[in-house]
Amino acid sequence: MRSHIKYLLSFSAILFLASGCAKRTEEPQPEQPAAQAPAHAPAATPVAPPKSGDGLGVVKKISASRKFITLDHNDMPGIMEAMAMEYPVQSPELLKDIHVKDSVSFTLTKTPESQYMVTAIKKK
Ligand SMILES: [Cu+2]
Repeated sequence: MRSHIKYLLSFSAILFLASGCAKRTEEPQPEQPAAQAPAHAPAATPVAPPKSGDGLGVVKKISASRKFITLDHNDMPGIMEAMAMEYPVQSPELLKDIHVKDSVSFTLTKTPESQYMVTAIKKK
């Protein structure tokens, strides 16, 4: 008998916790005292991690400043479909061995401004 009560108690505790969890995901918890978080804590703004991916392409153009490169590249799932497009280059240094018509592998990384930038590139 005692073990039955124990079972019922833990079962209802689980239900209580489960419903609490469900509620938490659906709506904010205004009842949670703000004092729990230190006043100087940064706002909990979820920042998506910088998205990056590798691609293959051909160099179509390099700007005189070497700060931009036009790449005719393959499909990069979740990043960019196949297209010829001009991208900013993280550093002109990256292009020191790269020339127009080169076949290259490269990495595009999304900047905080939501722009894709070439952060790595090498001749294939
Ligand atoms: Cu594009």
